[in-house]
Amino acid sequence: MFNKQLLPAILILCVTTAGAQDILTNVMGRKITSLNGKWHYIVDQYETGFYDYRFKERNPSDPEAYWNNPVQKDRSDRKEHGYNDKYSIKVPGDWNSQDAKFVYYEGTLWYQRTFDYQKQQKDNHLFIYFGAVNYKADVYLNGKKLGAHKGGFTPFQFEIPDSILQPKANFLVVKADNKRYADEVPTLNTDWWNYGGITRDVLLVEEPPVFIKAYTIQLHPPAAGEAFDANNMIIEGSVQLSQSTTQKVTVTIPEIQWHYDAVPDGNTVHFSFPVKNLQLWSPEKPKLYAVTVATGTEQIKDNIGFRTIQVIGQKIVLNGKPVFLRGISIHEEMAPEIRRAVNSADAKKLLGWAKELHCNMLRLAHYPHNEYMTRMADSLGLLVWSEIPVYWTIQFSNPEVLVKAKQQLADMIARDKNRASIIIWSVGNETPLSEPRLKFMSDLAQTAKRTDSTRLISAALEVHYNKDMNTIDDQLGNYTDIVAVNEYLGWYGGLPDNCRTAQWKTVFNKPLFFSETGAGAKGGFHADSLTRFSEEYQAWYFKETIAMMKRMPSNYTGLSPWLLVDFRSPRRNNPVYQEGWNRKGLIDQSGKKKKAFYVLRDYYEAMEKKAF
Ligand code: GCB
Repeated sequence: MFNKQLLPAILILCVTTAGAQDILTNVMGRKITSLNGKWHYIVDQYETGFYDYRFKERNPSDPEAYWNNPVQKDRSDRKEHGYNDKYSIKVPGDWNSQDAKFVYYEGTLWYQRTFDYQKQQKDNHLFIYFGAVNYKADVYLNGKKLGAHKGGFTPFQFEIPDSILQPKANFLVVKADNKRYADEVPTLNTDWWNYGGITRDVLLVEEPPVFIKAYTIQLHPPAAGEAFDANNMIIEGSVQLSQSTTQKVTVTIPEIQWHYDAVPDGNTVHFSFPVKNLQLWSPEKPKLYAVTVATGTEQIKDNIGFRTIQVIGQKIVLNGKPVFLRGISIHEEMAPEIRRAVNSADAKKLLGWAKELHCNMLRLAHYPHNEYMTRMADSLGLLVWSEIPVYWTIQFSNPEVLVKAKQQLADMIARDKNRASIIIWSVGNETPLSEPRLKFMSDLAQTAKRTDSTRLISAALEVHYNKDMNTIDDQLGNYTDIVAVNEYLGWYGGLPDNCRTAQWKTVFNKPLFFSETGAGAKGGFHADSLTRFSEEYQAWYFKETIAMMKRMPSNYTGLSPWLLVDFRSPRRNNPVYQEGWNRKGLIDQSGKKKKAFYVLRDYYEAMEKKAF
């Protein structure tokens, strides 16, 4: 029988990802053609290119729709839009950083470029892939709509049908709209700047008639509570094809002579095979193996690390050994350029700073970062907490919002499930206590666990502050593997010496992690340590916080202070010290390290030497 209750959820799923298909695993390892570079743009605050003067969506063939190529037939022909080199913008990249007139812009920008493309084989599939567009993207090719997608930090792709593709001068248009809405994820209110545009790579991906859609390759995780056994390691996973076939699927790891092949039963193969002499991935030795996944007509190369992660009692256990997380939180923003991070060089710079701090862990806040970041974390040996932007006051009672959050969760996991560095999926940050919120958040936590049982699930929980005892009893902690909280004693509550008397307790027998702690300082502003926004105040804050951390209960397993680099935030309007910046970075917006950087570095260096 048709279930009417399901209807809103189904409809919303269609709007959120209309035309989009399951994400292709490891897009960079495929046959790709970059569409990055200079594109044309039109700023369209009133969405004139989308709606007519009665505010109705324009007909597909309307010559005034901005997805259509405005060719002036003769000199008397009226054309009120057009694309021109004078209005060019870099892709990938947020628009806000590319021209002073965009610094505060939120709304619609139309992007346009042309490309030539001839498929190598007639019956191959061709996809257009976007690393991310913030927030809503409507994509058109040669006047035809390929699809729409919502969600500013996850990839999506559309297939380009033969009926639309031309060998020359394909007219590609993307409407990118980053307006904020109460019922989106994130919602209206965040403590970061809402950078708009095509912020990540755009690629054409050509695939054979039967192609590899997705694959998972990992070390078989120990059963709950069971110790990891290095003498009994199994590599397992699956390869999912676009359709059933008689072609053989092979997975090989030449360095250890590991080879698997099988003809799929249906469109998926599952494998599980013992392995010997495997060097495990760890922060100390981030060993990655060259892995090839192939069919008779396709070969995809990847670099994959193998490790296990578990919670045993109160400890986080990596490859059978307890690990203390020396973390740092990071926004996907670059200093000194003040823009979204977009490539491998950006990732190297940000993660290089984390290495200088002696970190072994990153909290990639508060949304999934680009794939260069997680791949760089794999190569540099940094454990990762990756998160969806379920932040603060999401509409917890709205089932459509839950569908959107779940979509982003699924996409985050689908893109990065083969990254050894990622040990934690976080389902949200500082969400205010209520019944609907607990229902919403526990559903997300359970969904994350069901989707990927090999990693730990977390969220930044709420704390009950009290001068005698700060208690972590947020019931969401029943659903997470780690009890994580953000704490700001000495910044939002009194002065840093408040830390001296603070006591902490959790009602959960689980690892306790401080997913944030921090204080604001304007780089280069020096005063005594009681002066707010001075580097000295921030350094004092970190000294007191670290002393407090050393007195934590035995389930204390690490921290990821807030944060590596200052970032733009419209909520931070002290006209002398902030000017639109959240100043809690250990590095300022010009890339200069503040005093507190060295305080944290010394703590981490000492913890690194100490056996945990
Ligand atoms: C928090 C939030 C983070 C903010 C930070 C702050 O607890 O999770 O997004 O930026 O505090 O600076 O207040």
